Amino acid sequence: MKIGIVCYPTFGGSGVVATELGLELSRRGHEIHFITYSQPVRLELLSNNVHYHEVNVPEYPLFLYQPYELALSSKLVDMVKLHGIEVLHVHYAIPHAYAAYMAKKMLQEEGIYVPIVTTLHGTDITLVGSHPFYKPAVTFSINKSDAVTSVSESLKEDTLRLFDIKKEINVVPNFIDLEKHEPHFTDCQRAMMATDEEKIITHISNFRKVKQIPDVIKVFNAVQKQLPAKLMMVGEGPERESAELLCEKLGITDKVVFLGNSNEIDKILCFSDLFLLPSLTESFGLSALEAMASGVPVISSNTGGIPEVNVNGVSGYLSDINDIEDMSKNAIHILSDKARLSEFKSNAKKVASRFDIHAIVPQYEAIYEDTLKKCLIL
Ligand code: GMT
Repeated sequence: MKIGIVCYPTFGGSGVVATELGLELSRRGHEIHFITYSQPVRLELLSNNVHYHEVNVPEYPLFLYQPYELALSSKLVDMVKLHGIEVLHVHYAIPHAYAAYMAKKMLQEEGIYVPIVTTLHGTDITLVGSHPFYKPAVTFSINKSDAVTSVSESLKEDTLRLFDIKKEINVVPNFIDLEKHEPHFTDCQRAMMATDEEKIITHISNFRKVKQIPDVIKVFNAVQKQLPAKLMMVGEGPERESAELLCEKLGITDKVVFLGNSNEIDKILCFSDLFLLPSLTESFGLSALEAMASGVPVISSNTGGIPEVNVNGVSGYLSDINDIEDMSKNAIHILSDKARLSEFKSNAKKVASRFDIHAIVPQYEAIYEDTLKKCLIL
């Protein structure tokens, strides 16, 4: 199949899922066309069946806001015609599902029928999409998609609660390439970051408010009072500066390393003992799954889709949002006993294997085939 994938190319779960999906589909023999405004961060290798088409939005002084949706829908029309793309799979409803619907309608005028598959990722529904300014357009474009998928049961429920949805929503969970998370280095250079006695705790995100960055620091602060530990803060975003200030205030700057965005997540997870994800909301928690696949147990909040990924008492622990005390207690419980830590590490890996890429990607293929069949009948 020739599949067009639209996503956000920056660091962030939806772009990562879209990129890994495209790469796996290409390995399974499909021709993949990524259509977005810059090359997706995890798309390192372009090959004869992986292509990248950049959407350019020319600056024009009359516009206070440059019309990205317009440029995207025009690009989609051009790429479908030029490359014979058969299915468009858009990740994150805003504005991708809307732009894809416009492209579909333009193509129909020329007798070309391309089904649209929309994958809902989280904030496109829970935070941004349900805002009254966007809601009618988001509802419309979800209902007009030929197939809709959501990354967790919880996100499906949220979507049905927040929007008037007439379409069936298929839950296709996010996935992980377990082989990629099998440490291939003989030495993950742990010694660079901590002494043998120190436990390494890690947080990876885009440092937005929803990630509750102060809670990450507060939990770590409580843990390091009980046992020697270091905190790795990976990512960039609006909350980074205040996080650094909080570390200064708590007098723990020498124990916290801010690493910025990284393409070496596997290396960082390889030397991590525990992962923190105390988010306010999380449709799935891909970073938690990535940690678990690398054998890192997770201390998280029990919000949204996280309980579908992190199994309480098995791959880590779940606590109520903002319950710093409970999260710290659980973290210390796991870290303070060598045998217990190693059991949680191996459990984390086992739970992660439920989301193996080889089991999940065929579900998307089946959806593409189904929409194509329905499209031919019409
Ligand atoms: O979580 C983020 O900040 C990024 C965001 C995105 O759209 O890229 O992530 C959402 O999609 C991920 C992939 O499906 C999910 O794993 C995240 O849980 C979800 N984020 C939220 O719901 C806050």
